[in-house]
Amino acid sequence: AASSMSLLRASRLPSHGLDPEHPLSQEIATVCQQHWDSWGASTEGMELLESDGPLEVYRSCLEQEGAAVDPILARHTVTGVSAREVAEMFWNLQYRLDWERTLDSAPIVLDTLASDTLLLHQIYKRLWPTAQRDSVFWSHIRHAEQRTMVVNCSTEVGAPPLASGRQRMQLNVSLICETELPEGGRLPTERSQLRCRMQYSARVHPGGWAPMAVLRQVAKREYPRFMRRFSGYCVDRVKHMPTRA
Ligand code: 18C
Repeated sequence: AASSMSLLRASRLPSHGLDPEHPLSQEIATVCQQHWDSWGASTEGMELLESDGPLEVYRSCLEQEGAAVDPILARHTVTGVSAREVAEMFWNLQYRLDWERTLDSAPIVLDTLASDTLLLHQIYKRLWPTAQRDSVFWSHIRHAEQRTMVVNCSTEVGAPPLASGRQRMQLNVSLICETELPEGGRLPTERSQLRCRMQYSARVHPGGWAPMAVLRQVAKREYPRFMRRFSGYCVDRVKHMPTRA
């Protein structure tokens, strides 16, 4: 298993559907490759925020110009869903408001860059006593073998001006999912036999003043909550559907 893992880790991502001439093309390729290679990354030295059976949420404290940008790394394993299903429910906007609690309104699609890549504008709930935040990011989904990945990463390309009173967060997030295949390597037809390993990573720069202690407290509460809520949602959403690779 270890050798097949390193093989996968070393593999190049297949090329994606975006026009190579597009101004975001190179950036998307580079950022996605970095996330893809982070599968199985070590959590050594990170603070364990939460551990609950297969769910583990880690954080490292990192400050940039006085702002907390604490990288988060979370792992979870859930039964009853495939990697592809979980990633699809993270990426496809049709599901977003069902599981995402931080938004103030539905995401706005600024542009469809390719069938697997959107440019999005999201406006978040205001966290007292700080200014309301928004973010502009490309969102890309990629599938290779039994692994599927979604990357959400902030960009200035195509971004609308900031509304007054708001501040723009910078985010770099990925969710990588892998379907655990039983002996023989066949996708099980019974959902009870299907397991999905998830690795979520997030780096969010608040983009303006926010008290560090408040951010850290909210992050500590909200990331584990997101992992539970989102994975529970996925399992529930597909439980009566036939399995899909
Ligand atoms: O990855 C997730 N969602 C994706 C799709 O929406 C996408 C978005 C990532 C944004 C994550 C940061 C959201 C912060 C919102 C701030 C205020 C809302 C608080 C409301 C609480 C109910 O990739 C899942 C994201 C899960 C996020 C958990 C919340 C973490 C809070 C972290 C605080 C640090 C952010 C700094 C922002 C400054 C705000 C004052």
